[in-house]
Amino acid sequence: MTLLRSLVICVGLLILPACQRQSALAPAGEEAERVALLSWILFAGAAVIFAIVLAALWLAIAGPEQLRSRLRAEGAIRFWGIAFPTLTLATLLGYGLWLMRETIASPRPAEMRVEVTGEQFWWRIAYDGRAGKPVAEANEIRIPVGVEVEFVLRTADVIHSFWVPSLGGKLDMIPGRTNRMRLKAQRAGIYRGQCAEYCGTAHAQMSLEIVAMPQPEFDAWLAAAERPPGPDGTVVERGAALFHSSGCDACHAVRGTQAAGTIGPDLSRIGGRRFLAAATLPNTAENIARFIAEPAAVKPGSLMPPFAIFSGEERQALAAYLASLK
Ligand code: HEC
Ligand SMILES: [Cu+2]
Repeated sequence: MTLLRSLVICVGLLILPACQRQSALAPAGEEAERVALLSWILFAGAAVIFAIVLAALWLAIAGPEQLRSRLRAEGAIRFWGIAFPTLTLATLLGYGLWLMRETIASPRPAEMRVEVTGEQFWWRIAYDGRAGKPVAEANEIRIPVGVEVEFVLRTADVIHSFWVPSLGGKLDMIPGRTNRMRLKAQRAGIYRGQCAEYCGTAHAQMSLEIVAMPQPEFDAWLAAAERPPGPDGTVVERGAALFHSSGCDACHAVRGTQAAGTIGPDLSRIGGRRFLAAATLPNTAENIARFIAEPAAVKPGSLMPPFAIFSGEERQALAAYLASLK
């Protein structure tokens, strides 16, 4: 039974990377290509060495006496046990550093910058706005295709790690430090990422998406982000009133309104994102209502407090308001 289970898990692990948008083996960027190449070289090398070890083991048990005595001689142990691993690992290290040289030190200025701050358990995002003022976003990063983007990585609390496998390697967000990483998406698409350093209860649900879009579309999107979102319609207005009178303002910001809280994600364009709560729930009005009532039921450990006080109708109005912010 355990054997069967391990087999199923192993096969699953082999198949998974192939069918997900979050795979280091499905590169869509230059850095990710280097990581994938290095991975395949490691897999192939490990397979060859494993085969040699198995053959040597078999010869040491069942081979002719002459070979067996050669295998257990001190010279063989010195070579295969010390010299061979040292050489192989040193070569690999050198090759790895050479392959990653662009990533480790790049003196060229990047074409664009995005600031990402890890928070328990979501991502705070800031773009350089055209008017010189930063544009706040959360949990969904948009970038233009074919443009090298510098990610400025910080944390507001504990150590997090920023990792979008199809675009590049991972880099930690460390308290008191600013780390920088460059990524370039070669194809338009949606690339999923995940916090890669355990940061507390909802760590597993601290995901994100990078949406790579053609430059003109991106420009239009960013320009729209600088305008305050305009609510319209009666249910939506009721939701807006509830939002501003129920304390949401204390933690959330909506551009162009009195809501200017900074503890939680900026909600100015929440209606236009694909997911809620750091890529945990698909973004529908229903799911917004569900999340507001009891965040921890959806995402255990979430630091957003529950709002069970609202009636179903009030929750729907709030959700309609938030869904209208695009
Ligand atoms: C004490 C601070 C606080 C208050 C008050 C608060 N929130 Fe939140 N909210 C948070 C935090 C923190 C998160 C991030 C949760 C996570 O992803 O783990 C969040 C996340 C959210 C999200 C998901 C955002 C996203 O980017 O996906 C929505 C929607 C939301 N809150 C709506 C509301 C509404 C509506 C109210 C008022 C009824 C409210 N919040 C009140 C702290 C707060
Ligand atoms: Cu984490």
